[in-house]
Amino acid sequence: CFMPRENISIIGFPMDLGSGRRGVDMGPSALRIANLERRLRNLGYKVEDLGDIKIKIMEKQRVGDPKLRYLNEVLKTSLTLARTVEKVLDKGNFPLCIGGDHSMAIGTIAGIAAHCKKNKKSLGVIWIDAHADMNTHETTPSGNIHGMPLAASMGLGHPSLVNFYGIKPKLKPEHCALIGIRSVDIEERKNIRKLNPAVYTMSDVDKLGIHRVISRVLKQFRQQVDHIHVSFDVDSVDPSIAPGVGTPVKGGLNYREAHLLMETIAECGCMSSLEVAEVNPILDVHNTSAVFAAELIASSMGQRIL
Ligand code: HAR
Ligand code: MN
Ligand code: MN
Ligand code: MN
Repeated sequence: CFMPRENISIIGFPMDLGSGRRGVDMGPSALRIANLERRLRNLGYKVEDLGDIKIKIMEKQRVGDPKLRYLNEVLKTSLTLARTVEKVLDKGNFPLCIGGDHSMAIGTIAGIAAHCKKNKKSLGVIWIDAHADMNTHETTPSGNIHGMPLAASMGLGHPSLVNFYGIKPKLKPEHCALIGIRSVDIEERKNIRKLNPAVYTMSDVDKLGIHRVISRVLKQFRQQVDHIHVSFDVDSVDPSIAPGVGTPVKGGLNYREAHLLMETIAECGCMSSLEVAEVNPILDVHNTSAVFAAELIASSMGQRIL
């Protein structure tokens, strides 16, 4: 049974420089308006909101290298995020990072990896996403950095991303599982084959069922790692129920699959950090996607039906 043990520290990362479409920088705001903090307090947690990390607006930035758009500002702000996450973990709190586009994971995973290294813990990451986010500057079709964080964390990509925060690699492929995948670029597939993390596509979810998929991953990680990080891209959910995301892709998790996935993570009681990315209020309908994302966060933290 899942019992709230930790205090939660919310960290906002209002980033849209890693994305091709504007609007995900408003994600943290939309999640707060969806009463994220109150939902967590109702579950018995103590919650502190550390506010948003300062990110310069796109209008004040230079694109730079077209294969690594806005790299400098992404690196600069990811450094602040990594330091904040590391500090939160070091004081024994549970970091909940809210984005912002998924380039956020560069900083989040760096901070977690630093904490794990100091404390001789091994790290596992459950990456829930329509996309694999395993491009590099060499394979990217868009130049958008939010398509690169997972490859970079496992040591593949531009040196400034791979060596970021002085830990390389931050994550071993055998301690990484992707769930919900249904949009992968041709060149990106080669990166996936090279690194070879566990990938559960939507077809796998269709065939096996989401409960079997997540149970399998949790069982394995429980035995093999000391810190489980969940990186949740809201575009993993089907756009019919979560239209307000940066890059909608048909054929995603349905309402109950998404909740069951998060409820099963809560039942395991072994998640040590969480990030939620890609909520885009510009494309949303009356904040429903942000409300849904806030419900899913609550489910992953122990909200249950009975
Ligand atoms: N694979 C595409 C690219 O690299 C789109 C990937 C990113 N989209 C996201 N992240 N929302 O999951 O440009
Ligand atoms: Mn993503
Ligand atoms: Mn995605
Ligand atoms: Mn191991």
